[in-house]
Amino acid sequence: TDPSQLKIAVLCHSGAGGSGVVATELGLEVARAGNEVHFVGNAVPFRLQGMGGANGPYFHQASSFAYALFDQPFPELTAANALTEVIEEYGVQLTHAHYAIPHATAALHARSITGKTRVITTLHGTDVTLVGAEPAFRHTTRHAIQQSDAVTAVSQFLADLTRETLKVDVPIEVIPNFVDTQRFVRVTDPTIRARFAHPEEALLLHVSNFRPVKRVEDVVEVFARVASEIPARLLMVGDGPERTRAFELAQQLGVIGRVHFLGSFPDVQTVMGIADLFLLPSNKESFGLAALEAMSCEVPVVAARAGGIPEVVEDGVTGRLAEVGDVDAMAHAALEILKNRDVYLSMGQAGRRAALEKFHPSLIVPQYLAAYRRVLGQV
Ligand code: GMT
Repeated sequence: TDPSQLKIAVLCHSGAGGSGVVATELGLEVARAGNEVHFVGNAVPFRLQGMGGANGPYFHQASSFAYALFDQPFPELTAANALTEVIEEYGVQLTHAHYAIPHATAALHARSITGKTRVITTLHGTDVTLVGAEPAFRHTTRHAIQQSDAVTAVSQFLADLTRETLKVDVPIEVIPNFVDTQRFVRVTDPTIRARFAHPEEALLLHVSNFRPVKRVEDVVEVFARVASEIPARLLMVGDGPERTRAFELAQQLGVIGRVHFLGSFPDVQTVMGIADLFLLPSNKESFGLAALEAMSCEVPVVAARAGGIPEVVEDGVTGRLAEVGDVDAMAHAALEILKNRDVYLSMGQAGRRAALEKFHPSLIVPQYLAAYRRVLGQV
């Protein structure tokens, strides 16, 4: 084997959340660069489905064990156990844990069992803003961060917040999310767009896991205001606990016939590529990967000025920002963009340029690889 080849393990959430998406896209890129990548977890991550090959990335399923005395499963311990086996069997030097709880804690556990792997933890957002803020997890989250061999965060906002709220004093490197600009492009085939909207209708889009932080009801409120002024449709992609409320609100506001709930699927680039406007009114958002994916497809973004969103969406350049919950301002901004073709086109192009010049994998993946080498003492 090539001595410069890295052997890494990756722990991440398998569902359709941004942290698992970033972990998967990064793992694929690291494997393409000639390294050995082993995902370990309870289920194949969402965007890894159908992707691994003879050269990896590989997926190792953690075993579970139901025992009458245990009233809850222990995913952290089963992941640590599976990771220990992978470290021993494949000589994994480094574990990349995405999300503090339970992944960084599981990785630290396997490090202490084997004495062999080093641990790099990437903080994605809700691991600090929600989970880490919970008294039930405050000490374990802080410990996981402090004890990692290196820590990264996906925005400056998140790095600062982690230091302030958890009183963390280890260095936190900011490495933003990235987007595959070849996959996330404008879709020009009119037959695809025609499946969802008439040519004269503006097509608005929201993609998320429909959790309370996403404020999906604001998406519907903004859309109802837009649709009262211009012909428009809204695509709601994803699934989660707030879906029913959004559906009911669309009924109440009389726009249900123009709102399409498409459920959750991994190939979001198709709908991103045909949209005219992306809505992200979250009240907490450490970065906003979906907004970046929309920008790569030349779609202007109207979003809340929350968390790290201003580090991604430049107000007046690649979209418009408004205060959290200000649905009138968001609708006004959306209409200004959709009614003015020059603004619409120039914001879309600026979004694409930002994706290429600031968030391209060729700029971001090397930052992670350099962090890996530093942790391993190879530089
Ligand atoms: O957005 C979510 O609820 C999913 C969440 C996750 O941890 O899976 O996403 C977080 O990580 C993404 C990738 O780094 C970021 O782009 C999202 O902004 C962040 N979500 C929040 O902070 C709410």
